[in-house]
Amino acid sequence: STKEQTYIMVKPDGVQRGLVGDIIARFEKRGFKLVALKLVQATTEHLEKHYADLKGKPFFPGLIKYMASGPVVAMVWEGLDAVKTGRVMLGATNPLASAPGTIRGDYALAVGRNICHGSDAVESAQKEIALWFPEGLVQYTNTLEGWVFE
Ligand code: YYY
Ligand code: MG
Repeated sequence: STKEQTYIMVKPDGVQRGLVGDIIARFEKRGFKLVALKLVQATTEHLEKHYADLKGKPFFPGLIKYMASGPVVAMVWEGLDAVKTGRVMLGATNPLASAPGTIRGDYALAVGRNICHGSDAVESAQKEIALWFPEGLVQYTNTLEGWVFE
């Protein structure tokens, strides 16, 4: 649907490397609508909830430590097929398998430093949005919508 929402997060390495503006610009230019945005220093407890499905994986402790190593930029983007399209824009989990032109394919090399998160399904997007934005999203009209969608 054109109102589908996805949770996109610039990870600590993306923030430190000055890639926040580029990542936001890609979603803006594609035609997605920004409905929530904040810079957050996440706690390990919060990150363990975000990555709860991966608890038990050998890389889990390192992943949580990396994600807590600096602030992240938490965002919600809305638009046609936002979850799947967001994943395509991100590239593969392993940046070495990501095509040039994707965020990870353009800026990353290591799976453990892949600079950006994107929800993998509509259900997980809804869970992640509720976890990161318990205060709710921002309601407003984007007057360009008619030029982006039929
Ligand atoms: O959704 P995505 O971020 O592409 O991958 P997930 O399978 O959800 O894993 C989350 C996160 O964990 C991934 O972005 C990097 C890290 N990770 C890792 O460090 N080593 C792996 N073998 C797999 C994932
Ligand atoms: Mg994932």
